Amino acid sequence: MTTPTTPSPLSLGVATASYQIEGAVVEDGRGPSIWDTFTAEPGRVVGGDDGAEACDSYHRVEDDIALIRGLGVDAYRFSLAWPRILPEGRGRVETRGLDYYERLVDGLLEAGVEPVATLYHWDLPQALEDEGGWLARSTAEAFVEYAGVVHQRLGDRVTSWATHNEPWCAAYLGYAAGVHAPGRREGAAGHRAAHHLLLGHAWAREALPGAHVGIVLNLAPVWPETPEAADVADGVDAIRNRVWLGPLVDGAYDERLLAIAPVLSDPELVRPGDLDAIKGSADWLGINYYTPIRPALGTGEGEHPEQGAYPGVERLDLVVREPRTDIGWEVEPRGLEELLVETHRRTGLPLVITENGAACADAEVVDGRVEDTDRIDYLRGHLAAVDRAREAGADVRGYFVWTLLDNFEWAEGYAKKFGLVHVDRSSPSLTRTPKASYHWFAEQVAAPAQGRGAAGLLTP
Ligand code: IFM
Repeated sequence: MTTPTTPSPLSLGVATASYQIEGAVVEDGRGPSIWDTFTAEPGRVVGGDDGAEACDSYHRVEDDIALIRGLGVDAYRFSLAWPRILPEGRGRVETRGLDYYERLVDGLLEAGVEPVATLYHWDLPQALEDEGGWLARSTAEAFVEYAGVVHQRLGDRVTSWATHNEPWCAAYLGYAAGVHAPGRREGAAGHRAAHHLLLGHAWAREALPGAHVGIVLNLAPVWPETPEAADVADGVDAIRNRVWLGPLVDGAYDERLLAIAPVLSDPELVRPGDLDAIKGSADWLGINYYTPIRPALGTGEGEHPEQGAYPGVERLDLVVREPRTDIGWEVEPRGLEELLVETHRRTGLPLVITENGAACADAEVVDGRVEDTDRIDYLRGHLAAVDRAREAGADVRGYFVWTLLDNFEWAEGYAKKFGLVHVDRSSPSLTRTPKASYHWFAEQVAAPAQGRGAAGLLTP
């Protein structure tokens, strides 16, 4: 039961991810990742874009820390590129990769900003994909080695860690729908990848002693479009939400999920002890929220990019209502409020909104300003939803805007812009211009009414 209590302080921050901003993909010994391979294949990414240069944050880290400091935020969520640190995925350590993240962490701390590190935001070393990627149990084992190497270098300064970002995307967009790297369209393989991602998360926790270890999920409220869609909606909920929460909270995959995904009953995949290891392995839960999901009972042949990402759910079509952002996602802050209250009730864990933001067809820079009022409206509406959820008793500790910079938006390339800061891709200097939303968010951070967290994201 959710009972109204005095909310804990809310840390405010911004989030980014390595492949989307760093560039420098062949520098300082970095090995190739699955996204380097995927983006090189014709037709995979809009405009044939890739992350080879991205925002060149690898070389401009001081400039980007200055932008973060300028926002006055409590925390910055970033991810580390596994192939920068273990170019072959395991074994040999590339210390120049670790040096880069150490510079970032030290710069943040000097700026009074808490570093919140994500270990895996989709840039799997290609060498591991060549051995089966997340379809192989050995990838989860390699992930533990990577976590230990990173923690050894940064664990004295970083206390808030997330293992995976949106493992649903890594598993189901990557191995079932094939619209993300590694681009495999193998239906039920998505479930296999999901189990190995969960195992990697749970095992890696042991390699992060003394840390607050969470996992970041893109959970979503699932609202059937009609009463007839209730059953397909339950299937979507199973694959989008319960495949993670069931093992993490109850140590089990539920009956409906096992019916859709019989591979999750295969003792060769789910071995004795696996579910016990996963149960209770998250100290906190990150939630990335953008939009609700509205399943309809249809032909199962719709055009939605996530159409193939719910293997085993027959006759599913995904409906998107208006209003929508520039990436075609419905704007519905009520979904965030419901998700927070419901996830708090379901898990009892401290929650952090690790991503929320909008892709907008921004106006260009005019006299040094970008007037992205639609992004401000989106963020204002969602922050109000967070306040309502907290008042209703949801234990929400942080809210991170996605994202600091206009960046490489995966299969959408550079066409879709989520940044608080405009990046001029036509200039060799990739000039950064804070948008109106950057200044607006800085004002929210400074507002005394926010109850900002002084002691740290997960320290009450
Ligand atoms: O850009 C992504 C991010 O990498 C993961 N969450 C959703 C964002 C917007 O698509």
